[in-house]
Amino acid sequence: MIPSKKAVLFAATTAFLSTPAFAQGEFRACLQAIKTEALRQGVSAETADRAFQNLTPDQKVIDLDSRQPEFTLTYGRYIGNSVTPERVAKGQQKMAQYRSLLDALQREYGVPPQYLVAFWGMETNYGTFLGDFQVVRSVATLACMTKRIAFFTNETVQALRILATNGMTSQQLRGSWAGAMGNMQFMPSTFMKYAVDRDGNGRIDLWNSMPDAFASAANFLRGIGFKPGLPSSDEVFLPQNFPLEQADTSVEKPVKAWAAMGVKRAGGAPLPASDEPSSIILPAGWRGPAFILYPNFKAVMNWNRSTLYALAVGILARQIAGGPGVMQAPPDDDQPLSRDTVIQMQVRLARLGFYTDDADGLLGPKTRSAVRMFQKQIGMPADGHPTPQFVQRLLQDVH
Ligand SMILES: [Ca+2]
Repeated sequence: MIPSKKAVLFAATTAFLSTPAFAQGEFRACLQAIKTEALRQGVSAETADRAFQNLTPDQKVIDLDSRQPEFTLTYGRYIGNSVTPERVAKGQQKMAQYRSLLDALQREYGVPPQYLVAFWGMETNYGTFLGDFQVVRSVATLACMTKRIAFFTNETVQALRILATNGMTSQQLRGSWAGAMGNMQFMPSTFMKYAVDRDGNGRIDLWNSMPDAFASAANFLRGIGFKPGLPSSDEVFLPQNFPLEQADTSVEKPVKAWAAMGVKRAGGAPLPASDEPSSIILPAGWRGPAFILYPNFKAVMNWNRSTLYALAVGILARQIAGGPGVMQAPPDDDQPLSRDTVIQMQVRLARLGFYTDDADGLLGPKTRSAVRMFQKQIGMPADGHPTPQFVQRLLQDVH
């Protein structure tokens, strides 16, 4: 591994990019350190040297990496963009097309067809956007020119291992700017750990072979905890007197306990009679839809650590399988908040004694918890969801 002192140095070099000779020298030194680790993991010097020969940092990758989203995502906008009628229809068509393969994978890995197709739809819109960056160059740039040195050093080593074990050149190994590859957007480390050659031609091809891509996704999902049984989530109806502060991922109860409180599936059907641990969330606040999250929701979050992504996978999978869409519409006045606004909120909530973390402009669990405390104080429903009205009230209410 590269010493942590180096990490600081390499992070600092991004400021010196106007002096290419200096940056290039540092980049070569960084590649040399990655090569040492690759050799330790059994990559041949020849493979490493061929991949790193004439390799330069990709400024486009550095630019994309430093881009910060200006606004928070709202549930309504995110789901509206990712679960479109077109994506559902195309998913149903793809599921029919690959039915026998997907059924066989369900028997072997325990992952239902609609989930494999939903991930495919979310990751690359069914193979439409595979990415055309050179993966070795991307992950080496991120390892050497950003602060996530340990993570991307490993991804670079794993990318070299793919070249060696899968008989590919670094020109052929293509992916997103951040190194995610093929139909399911596998990072190099995921590829090395979980990708399988399903069609038996002796090579793993996540770009052109759907048997390889689907089987690899099924193997990955099983590896990160996906189990047959309950889906990842269900939309639910909450009873009138439901204690809103319990709608939080930190509160887990057996499914049966929520049912005993009067929680039903959307449409009125009872919840599954299950003792599995589960949580309730209100991603658009108390006026929007409620969801129960079953254990498979955590497995989906192990694929991508975004709650909205994981909700979208579950909603898309259900509809691809012919099930209903979400019944409760999100409130149409919900607005994305800018990072600056969230920072102002955090500063104000800190002054009120409700928030003790950094004002980082991110709407994390601690900020939502502080929002709940202020909501309680002023007699608003304590759902932890900052509406535009809430923000106005919070920022105006200065004593
Ligand atoms: Ca293959």
